[in-house]
Amino acid sequence: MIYQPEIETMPINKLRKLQSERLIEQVKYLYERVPFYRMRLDEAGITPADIRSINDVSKLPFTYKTDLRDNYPFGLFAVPQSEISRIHGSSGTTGKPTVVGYTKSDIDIFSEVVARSLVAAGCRPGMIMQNAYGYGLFTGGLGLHYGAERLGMSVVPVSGGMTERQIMLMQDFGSDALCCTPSYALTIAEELSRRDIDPQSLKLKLAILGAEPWTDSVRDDVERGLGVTATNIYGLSEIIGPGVSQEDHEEKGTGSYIWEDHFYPEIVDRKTGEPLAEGEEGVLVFTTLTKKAMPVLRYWTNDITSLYYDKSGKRTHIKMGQILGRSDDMLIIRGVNLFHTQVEAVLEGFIDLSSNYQLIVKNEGKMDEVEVKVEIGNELWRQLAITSLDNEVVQNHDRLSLIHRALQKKIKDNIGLTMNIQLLNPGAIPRSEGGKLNRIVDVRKK
Ligand code: DLL
Repeated sequence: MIYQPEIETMPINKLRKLQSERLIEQVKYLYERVPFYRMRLDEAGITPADIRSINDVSKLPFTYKTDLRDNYPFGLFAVPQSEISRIHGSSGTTGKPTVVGYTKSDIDIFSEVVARSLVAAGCRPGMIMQNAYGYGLFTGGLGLHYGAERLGMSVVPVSGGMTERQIMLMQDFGSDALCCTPSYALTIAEELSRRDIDPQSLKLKLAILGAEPWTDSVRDDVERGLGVTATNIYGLSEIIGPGVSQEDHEEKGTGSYIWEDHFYPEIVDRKTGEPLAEGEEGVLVFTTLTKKAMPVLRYWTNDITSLYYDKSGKRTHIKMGQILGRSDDMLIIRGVNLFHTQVEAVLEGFIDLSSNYQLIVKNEGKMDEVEVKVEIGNELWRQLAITSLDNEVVQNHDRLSLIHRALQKKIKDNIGLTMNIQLLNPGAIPRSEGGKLNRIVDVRKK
């Protein structure tokens, strides 16, 4: 079993000592082997000798995604190509991918942290894991695959898409756990409901969801629709892939443990880069402590969240909150910062609405405007017994107009923006086919 209490519950002072030793090694290693880092440290007036403990991490310069692009494809590798055993890339849709490499020992660590994450998610050796993350350059498929094998699970490497087949395999193989993006889990749940398959008739118990931001509103729908306990898995290829952090299945909603013995996290101010205190919201930054092929110092993830220690948690490692979004995906609407997850969070509690939604950003008048398109739930749709839905129908229907007004008010109260709301029939919004789903459609004229 991969639950590692000696590491996962290590007293903080011991953990700091381990991190310090590893950081000192990692900085020295990079300085000697990667010209880019030697140059960056020289520019910052820092030598490896200045790094004496983990507290010195904030002296180091940040590494940005553009640095990876500028050194495309292998410029940041710290080992000769012959020692690279695998290459992955970011899931970027435009241009060249962000390339990352792994030695055999990196793959070992990758498998270990994913196995550790799966245990926290409730997985156990012998269980069947249906892996619906994409296989390929994306780290989700192979990352979860190796981790599950390491744990001793039986892996079904089905990859994303072909929802009917996913359900057939779930039924025939008796899959215990499903790994995929939260939006794809919704697609599968919906297909079950469309085909009148009772989730309780499946053996499925666990869903390990990540690769895109999601909130408790989606969790509720996935848990109900698939009959599972759904937990968050987070990660990014630049750091290793999935398994940088994971939510415990018995501590749901309290954040995800970051495996601090391998990845040192910080939260910094989005504008100034200054380190922020525990609990404050800012950009998540990681320093790898044990990687060999492509270690990174203070990698600026662009993901917005906060960090905190949970004294009542099972482990000592720090937790991160849900990712609000990426700072480059943040909308600024009439001076208000907006992440789509804020709207998603408001949907929680509207039991008549589904968590299938989309934000349309326009500027037809002088000002930017956001329209929230959201589908009503199947249950209400059945009760309504109508065939189409438009604004006129909504305004003339007591229950629908009440929901419409209540949603608009709650968005205004919680987020501070008045948004146009469009209630839609189930199925009106594009579904995830397995990959990352874009919730924002920006049609602003520049
Ligand atoms: O998405 C790795 C992964 C695969 C994570 C499978 C979890 C499960 P990239 O393609 O490099 O790697 O994208 C990384 O995705 O910086 C976040 O913006 C976002 N992301 C990943 N996991 C989560 C999550 C994989 N649980 C980028 N919640 C990250 C919110 C997430 N955002």
